[in-house]
Amino acid sequence: MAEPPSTKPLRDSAAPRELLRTSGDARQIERRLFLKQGLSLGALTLLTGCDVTDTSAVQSALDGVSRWNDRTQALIFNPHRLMPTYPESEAVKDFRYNAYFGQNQVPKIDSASYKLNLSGLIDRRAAWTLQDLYQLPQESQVTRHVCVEGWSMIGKWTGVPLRTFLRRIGADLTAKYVGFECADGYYSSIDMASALHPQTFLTFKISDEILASRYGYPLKLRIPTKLGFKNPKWITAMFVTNRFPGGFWEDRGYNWFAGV
Ligand SMILES: Nc1nc2c(c(=O)[nH]1)N[C@H]1C(S)=C(S)[C@@H](COP(=O)(O)O)O[C@H]1N2
Ligand SMILES: [Mo]
Repeated sequence: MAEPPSTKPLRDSAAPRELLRTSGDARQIERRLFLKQGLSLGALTLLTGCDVTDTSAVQSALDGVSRWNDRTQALIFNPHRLMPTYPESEAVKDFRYNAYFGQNQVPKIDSASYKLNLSGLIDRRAAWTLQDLYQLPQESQVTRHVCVEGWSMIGKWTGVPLRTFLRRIGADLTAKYVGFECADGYYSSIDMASALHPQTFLTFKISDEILASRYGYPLKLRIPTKLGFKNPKWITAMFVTNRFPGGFWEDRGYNWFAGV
């Protein structure tokens, strides 16, 4: 008997917060996050009544389940609960590099001509130069980055809380999504509640040094409540919207909310 997955994602999503402390546990979260998408075709047929030999029907049913997971996860998101922080001595200096391409293809961004472009539901949409961005009030965090590929690492990042920036530019904080575009063609987006979380930062530095090119110079989103692929590097544009923006890996099957 196929049981609709009505309570399971709630438990799975509520659990990870404490589990983020060790890499073994981090792997467990990743498994949990992705098990949610692992319905068998048989279960899917029973759930949806669609013909599983019809691939587009299966795909749209899967998309439906994934969107349903996104909504459920968003509903149980606690905007005030903080992810664990660590002593600075635990921050790894030689941080692991990851992207969908190798280190020899890392985008090289010119600081003088760099601009952060703004669009969508924002009152003040003028582009920001790097000089402007560096004037913003900065804070640091020592948190764990968890990559879905099975590794995690503690790092220290410094930058402006995204909510400070969103207020500064007059973003519509009642909108649903904040989206990001990157110099390498990568893109991602997050829900507004997660964008306003106090530990969600636009960062300029890692280990007290301006981000090296491989780590996203000049601008990287650091969002410790979500998996690594929701931490875009080399950000060149940000927008606020009510239309679902998706993301590079998210559009290739990874769960969109991907967080706690
Ligand atoms: N623009 C861009 N941002 C990206 C990626 C990418 O390929 N392009 N990869 C993501 C993934 S999967 C991870 S784990 C982290 C890795 O960041 P790091 O190199 O600082 O460890 O960047 C994320 N941000
Ligand atoms: Mo990742």
